[in-house]
Amino acid sequence: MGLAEEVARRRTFAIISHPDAGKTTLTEKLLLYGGVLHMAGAVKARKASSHAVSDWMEMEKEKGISITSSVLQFEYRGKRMNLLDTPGHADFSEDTYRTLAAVDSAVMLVDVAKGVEARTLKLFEVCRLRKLPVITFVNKMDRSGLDPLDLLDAVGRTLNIRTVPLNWPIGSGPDFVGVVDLLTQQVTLYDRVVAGTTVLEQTVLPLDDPGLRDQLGAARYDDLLETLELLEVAGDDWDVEDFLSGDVTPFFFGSAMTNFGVQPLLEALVDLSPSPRGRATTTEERAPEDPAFSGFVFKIQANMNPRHRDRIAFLRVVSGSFQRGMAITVARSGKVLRSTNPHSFVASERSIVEEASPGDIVGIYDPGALRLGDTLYADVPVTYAGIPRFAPEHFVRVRLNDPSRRKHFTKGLTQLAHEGAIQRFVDPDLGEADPYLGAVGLLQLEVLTVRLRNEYNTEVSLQHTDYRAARWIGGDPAGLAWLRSRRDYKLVQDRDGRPVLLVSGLWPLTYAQQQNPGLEFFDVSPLEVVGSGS
Ligand SMILES: Nc1nc2c(ncn2[C@@H]2O[C@H](COP(=O)(O)OP(=O)(O)OP(=O)(O)O)[C@@H](O)[C@H]2O)c(=O)[nH]1
Ligand SMILES: [Mg+2]
Repeated sequence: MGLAEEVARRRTFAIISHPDAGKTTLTEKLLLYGGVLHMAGAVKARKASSHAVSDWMEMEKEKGISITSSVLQFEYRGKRMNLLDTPGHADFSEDTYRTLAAVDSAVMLVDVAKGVEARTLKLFEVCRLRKLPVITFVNKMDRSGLDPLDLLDAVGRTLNIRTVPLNWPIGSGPDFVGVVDLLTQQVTLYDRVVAGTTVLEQTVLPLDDPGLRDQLGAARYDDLLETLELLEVAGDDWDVEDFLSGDVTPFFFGSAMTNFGVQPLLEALVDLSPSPRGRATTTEERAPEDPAFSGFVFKIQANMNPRHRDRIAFLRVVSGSFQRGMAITVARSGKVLRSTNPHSFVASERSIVEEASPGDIVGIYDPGALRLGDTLYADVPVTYAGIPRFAPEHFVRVRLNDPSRRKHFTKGLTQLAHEGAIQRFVDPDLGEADPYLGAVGLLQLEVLTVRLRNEYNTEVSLQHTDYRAARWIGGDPAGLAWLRSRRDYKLVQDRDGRPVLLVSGLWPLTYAQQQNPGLEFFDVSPLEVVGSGS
């Protein structure tokens, strides 16, 4: 198969939403229908032996929430699907944002009882910025919730996007029995199976099948026809181009838990969602069909597999063909790596890949040479825009409880900072040994403590500080000099040695700017500069 065909048969997408809308559950069910999992372990209903595949980290299993994005690859109808399950919790939003840089479309979950929730709105805005096409899946239809028509309207208004349902639920709550495909006018009715661990028996019949009225009951059938007529008259026409340009989001209804409506969504991902797009470099756009291999690192994760304590960098292939063992150059440092054992993933399970194409996510061992946002290439040099960091809002010092564990402690901290699980700032007066740790959300600090314990066998205590905000500094250099001259301003350095200001409130920022009109503050890190840092 040529490169162009390989590109055309790939689908790389993320599942996003507010916490608890059912992303991980849906992920499992997509794998189940994709033929990968024979028995999907129900999320949170799990007993010790069965937990969701994509929540593989110890703490995720314990808490039943996703903490880090998970990559799952499978084949369906001749297409290569790269699915990324993301954490919904705001404290882990950096991880989710990084993941959105690596995909070409997204499935947005909406809990039928809750409508558009705060995190969903935020994440949708990120998709809009990246011009990602978004498919909406209204989940938990097995529970009573909002009226589907109202929901359609509410999503459209809240997100300021046109909504076009491609299927429609028949009944809701305990009476939810199936969906109508609005393009083909075919009805799919499901058999309810406890916990939904196997592929469901289903009946497919045309909407005008004479038996359907009897099956649904006259009242429900007439109701359905009336609603469909209303949609026909009032709704927008479906045009896939409007979806691809991000102007329309198609709606699907279902229940991930009971498997209802999972297959129609999977079919839509195959039929509608886009194949991999290129990425903008600092000077041009590199197309996926360009034969020269290139890609970027959007995630780094250590200790995924307790048996191999190693560090994996997740690479999104942008152009050309990636071959096992090929020499790849890190654009930032010029270092050349030879990837002898590249992986593909089903969550924490890996298998060796010989070859990967644009859109694929490849895991490569990181000997310590890679950074989040790094561009990798073979033959033709290229640099993609980096991945920004957000200003943390919580700052702690860590104290090691048992000083004899110092080596492991330092290694663990370095590693977790490397992954972007926390940010490390060094006070030039105090040196490396006693850093400030910054987190966007408090749960990150809990993860830090638990991972240091589980993965590095190190007990630490956290000392909270009064700092509440951090800002990268730019603009007139006189501003930085002024800050340096003041004893009441705390300047530290990020991992690239860039100056960062820590403040306990926003007033000191305002004051500093009043005194130095040319001074600029950034709450998102300036993007990586090629050749910067080590
Ligand atoms: N009734 C019902 N419950 C569901 C459905 N889908 C998921 N759930 C439940 O919702 C809860 C959250 O599900 P998850 O799949 O972990 O949600 P998530 O979106 O991955 O959550 P985070 O990763 O923490 O953001 C679990 O208790 C699921 O069993 C559904 O279709 N119907
Ligand atoms: Mg989850």
